[in-house]
Amino acid sequence: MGSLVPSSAFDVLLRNANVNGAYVCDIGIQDGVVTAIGMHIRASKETEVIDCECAVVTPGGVDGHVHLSQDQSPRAKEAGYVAADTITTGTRSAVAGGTTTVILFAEQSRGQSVAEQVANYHVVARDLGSYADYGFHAIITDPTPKVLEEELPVLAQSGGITSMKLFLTYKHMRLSDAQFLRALATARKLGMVALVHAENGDLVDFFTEQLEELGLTQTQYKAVAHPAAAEAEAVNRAVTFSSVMDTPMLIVHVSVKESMSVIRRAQTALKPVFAETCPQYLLLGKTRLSEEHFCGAKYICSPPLRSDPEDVEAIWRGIVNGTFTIFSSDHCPYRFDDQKGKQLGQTCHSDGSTTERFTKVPNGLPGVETRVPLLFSEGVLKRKCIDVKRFVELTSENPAKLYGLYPRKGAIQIGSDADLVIWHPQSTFAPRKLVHSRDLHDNCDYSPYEGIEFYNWPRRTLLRGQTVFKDGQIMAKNGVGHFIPRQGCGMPYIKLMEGDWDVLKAAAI
Ligand code: DUC
Ligand code: ZN
Ligand code: ZN
Repeated sequence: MGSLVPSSAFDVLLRNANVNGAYVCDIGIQDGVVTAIGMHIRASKETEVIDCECAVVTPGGVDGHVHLSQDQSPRAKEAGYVAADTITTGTRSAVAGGTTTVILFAEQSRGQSVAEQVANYHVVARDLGSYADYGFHAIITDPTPKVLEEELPVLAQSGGITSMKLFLTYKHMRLSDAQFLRALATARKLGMVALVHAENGDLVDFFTEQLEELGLTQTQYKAVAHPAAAEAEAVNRAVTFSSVMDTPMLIVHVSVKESMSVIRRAQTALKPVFAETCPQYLLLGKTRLSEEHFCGAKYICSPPLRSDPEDVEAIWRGIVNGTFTIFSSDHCPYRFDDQKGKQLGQTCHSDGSTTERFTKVPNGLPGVETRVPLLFSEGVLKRKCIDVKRFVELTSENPAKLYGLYPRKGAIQIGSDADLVIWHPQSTFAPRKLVHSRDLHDNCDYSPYEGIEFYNWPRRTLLRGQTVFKDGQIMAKNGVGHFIPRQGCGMPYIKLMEGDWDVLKAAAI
């Protein structure tokens, strides 16, 4: 079988590609796009031919939850922390781990315009340069009529920004129920997806204050301050609101089984509810928060790490049984050995003693580079609980669908961008340990996954047909990544029946 496309047409040709672990074929690429998939495709003299040696080839990862240069907002500046990764260093790390598209966050501080903040992020990205394609979610902390009625319609309809993140916790970010409903009504009208950080802020604040009064402020108390119930209550509220408003919602960074039950019930009833989990909730337990010499701070994130092993096992079940739609990194790195990073939570006294305050430690872990290889290694190869098809859904196809990038991204199909990850043939890959963050390409000074043995790692990453990473080395120049405007949610879900929505329809919501 040959290809109907003339051989001279290919800039790049992948031979013997085991596409998604399903079948072996050749893939022809022209002008950055897949233009042929077939057997024995002919190359011309000019074609760059890459022999995949029957190794698995998957679509480039789409990481829908990445914080880069996330210290631009007035609120972040006031808090005094500096993010470890800029858009440049974070995307360099992404492509080295098989992720070719990232969706970043443009954060509105209260009183500020969302449109201006998105414009600022465009400038930051263009000035700094990116190694991966990128888009932005708009974080809405102040849903004024101007934001909802004037700014978001422009961002969604002509700005390619079709998702918003809403917080139910943090005093400076959280929305009241009334604001939350108004934001969801806007999402519904504009066809945007609402991402929700679901924790009950009052409950977390209450526990935090009690702990502080008792002097229990060391890093391990982070897990006590954020009980599972705080997450499950907020997830229940968010899912209820999503159902009432009939608008697609993604619950981000789900960490406990109680939230999963709520989500599963809504999904069984065909509500437009999607869920995300992250590597830290699959692989790390809360005992890490007790590591000595303040090393527990390395693992502080919200929601916190949970009990080992029950919650971790429950999260794995959600990966297998479809409760989780996407698997994102929530890469949000702060350097450990840095007074503007994790050390903000530790005061050193003149007598050599120290005081730890978990509330002052910036929330977040690095993980954009390890996300894809971790799930391939742990899920497909070690536990063997998912196949390559499910791995691709979680890391690439579903985020692309959910965020309006599919099938340009998240697929190996004719017409898709040639964003491809070539793995090592399994028979020739010796398991390797990540021993230090120096093995990675981000700008953080630690990795939570040090010591973990990887059973495979991307051998080569292509972004729109160009090799950006190969055999441990970055191959492209900074700036190869572009902003990708997005459409509305492309995940299938069932709209409520006509007639149930007379009031909303009458109000043209
Ligand atoms: N939520 C995130 O999604 N990332 C970092 C911190 C947070 O609260
Ligand atoms: Zn969050
Ligand atoms: Zn996040």
